[in-house]
Amino acid sequence: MKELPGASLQKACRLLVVFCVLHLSAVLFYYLAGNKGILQGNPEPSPRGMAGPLWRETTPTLIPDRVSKEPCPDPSPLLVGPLHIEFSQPVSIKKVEEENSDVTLGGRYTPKDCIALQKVAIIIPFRNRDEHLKYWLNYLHPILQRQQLDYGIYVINQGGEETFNRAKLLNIGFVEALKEYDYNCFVFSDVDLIPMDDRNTYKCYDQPRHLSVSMDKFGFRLPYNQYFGGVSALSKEQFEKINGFPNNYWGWGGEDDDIYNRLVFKGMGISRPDATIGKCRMIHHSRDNKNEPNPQRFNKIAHTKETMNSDGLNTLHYKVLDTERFRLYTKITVDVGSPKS
Ligand SMILES: [Mn+2]
Repeated sequence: MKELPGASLQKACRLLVVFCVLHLSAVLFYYLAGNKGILQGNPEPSPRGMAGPLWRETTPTLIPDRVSKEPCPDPSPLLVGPLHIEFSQPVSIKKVEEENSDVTLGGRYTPKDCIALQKVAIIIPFRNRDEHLKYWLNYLHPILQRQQLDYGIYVINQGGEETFNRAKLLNIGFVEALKEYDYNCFVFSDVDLIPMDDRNTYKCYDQPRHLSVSMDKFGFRLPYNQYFGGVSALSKEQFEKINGFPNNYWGWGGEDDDIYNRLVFKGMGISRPDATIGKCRMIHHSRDNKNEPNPQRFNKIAHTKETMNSDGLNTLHYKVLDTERFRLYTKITVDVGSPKS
């Protein structure tokens, strides 16, 4: 039997409707499946390098990677424990850069697969110690990455020829680092101290943390109970609570004891790792020029209670002379003024 012209048109329309419904449900299926994460990741490239249909390209990539990121485990599973630290071979910065390819400009690093528990700015007071800094970067970058910290390295370089002022440089590091990122923890480290165990995590605790508790220089023990020098960690809140560090300790010594006093006067205690985990090596060196022992230090630390509220973060004055961003660290050169000013 021969079909009438009108009937064949009707059939074609019906087919078109069926096709549209099928197409729509297929789109809907893949869309929902994509939302449930079944189609995560990039779609396979279509044959002959042709781009696939638009809906297949875009839907899966709508799911941000971040949703599946969990907080990093504590302690980090990447830690290895005791480390061999030595200073006999010279360090090539180029090699250290190659070995730490995940560190980005300015000495920044963030774990890829998890959300770091803390955002840590590491502040190093500095002048003319490039050889020590190379060792420090060589050893610390791999350690800090294994500790799964979201961190940045700030070398605060005292410009000019005035007597060295360690604590003021640390205050400046705190302020300058906060201008760059929302850090919540600050580790203050001398450039010549290297931890001998990566379980000594460079992060903050409920109480201010003293990290360099058993230095080879002192026969792997604390020189005295109140010792707070070398490497320490304070949260942003802890640092602000004590009005930062003193600005007027010029020359070697005393500023770390003043900081200890500030913590005690604000009702805080010192947290420390045990003597095994807290072992560290100091790079041997002779006394620096313009960093003679400060003769006023004994008198000053006897008056911390009266001076701490009028000497610190709230009276910090300095001038940034230069900011240099290297791959492994940010170097900020500052004018810290002089003892008279
Ligand atoms: Mn030293």
